[in-house]
Amino acid sequence: MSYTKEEIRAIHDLPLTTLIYRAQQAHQEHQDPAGVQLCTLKSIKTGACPEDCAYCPQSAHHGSDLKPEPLLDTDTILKDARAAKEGGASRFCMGAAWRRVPRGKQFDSLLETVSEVSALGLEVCCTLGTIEEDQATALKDAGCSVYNHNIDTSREYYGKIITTRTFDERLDNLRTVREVGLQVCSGGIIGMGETKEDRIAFLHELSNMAPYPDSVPINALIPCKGTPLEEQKFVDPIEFVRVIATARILMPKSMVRLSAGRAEMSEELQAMCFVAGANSIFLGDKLLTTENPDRDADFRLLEKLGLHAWEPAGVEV
Ligand code: SAM
Ligand code: DTB
Ligand code: SF4
Repeated sequence: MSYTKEEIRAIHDLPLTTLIYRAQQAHQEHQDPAGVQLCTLKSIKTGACPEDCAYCPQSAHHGSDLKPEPLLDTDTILKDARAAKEGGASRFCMGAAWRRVPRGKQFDSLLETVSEVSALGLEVCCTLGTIEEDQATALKDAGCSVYNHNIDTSREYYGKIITTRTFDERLDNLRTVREVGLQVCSGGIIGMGETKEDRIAFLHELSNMAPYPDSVPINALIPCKGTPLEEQKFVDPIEFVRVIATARILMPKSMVRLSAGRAEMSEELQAMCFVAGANSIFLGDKLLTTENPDRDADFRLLEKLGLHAWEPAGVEV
């Protein structure tokens, strides 16, 4: 089912009680209502990124004090993948601060890493920037199941946040990874100074993809030192919950990921996000370069809420 911007605005603006009720209806019908997918992130190539994304501490354009690191070797990454698995994660997401996926030695090493991580029995997700079709196919053949590539915000606001690439390049790349048969993970960041209309346009863009993404990460901006958005106030919690609930209603079969920003959120706010339809989190004390809640605290929270680790069986949207 596709929605117009007007319809999405009407959903987004419902009384919160009705919005949550509608989101729960979708959630109970299409998801395991007590299940939360646990993923672990690993930055496999950090910093010195040629893109100028205003939110990102890894951009070479900003004065963040992050230490750049070249691509990590397979053994180093495998240690973390094993630890992630022992720690209870079912999906391992590897992120690289590249504009485009390189060819040659680095790519070969990456393929080796993907195949070994997948041999551990972890579902593999990669987020590596722009990728060509043959590379995406090679990644899939090596055992990667999902590609993350966020649209991040509305088309209208995109140029205020990133100038080194266009919104359409992002959409083209998403089509490429979909065409080779990788699952698509695409979402964005709330709290970058965008308006409500931007959020509606962002949700409209995602939900009108045919098919819509298999998973939709919703990040709360982590204002990072040295980036142009460092002074941004943390997003209003209720506005954030509205975006999660609207995403759940528009894309009932997707995993909705409560992604960056949980370290700044109370247990009550996270609980409200689960009630609004979020059903996946990143587990482990680090996202790519920033802090994430402690693993034990996360398990305590899930237990209090009566939620359990869950892996969807081949989500088809
Ligand atoms: N370089 C690749 C790319 O841009 O697709 C992959 C890594 S990039 C860090 C993945 C996503 O992390 C971005 O699209 C953005 O949504 C999110 N992200 C980066 N910095 C963030 C921040 N400070 N707060 C919240 N989300 C952030
Ligand atoms: C996504 O949407 N959020 C994750 C994952 N996809 C790759 C990344 C969040 C990164 C937050 C900033 C950092 O730790 O560097
Ligand atoms: Fe580079 Fe990705 Fe960060 Fe943009 S979000 S600066 S592309 S690492």
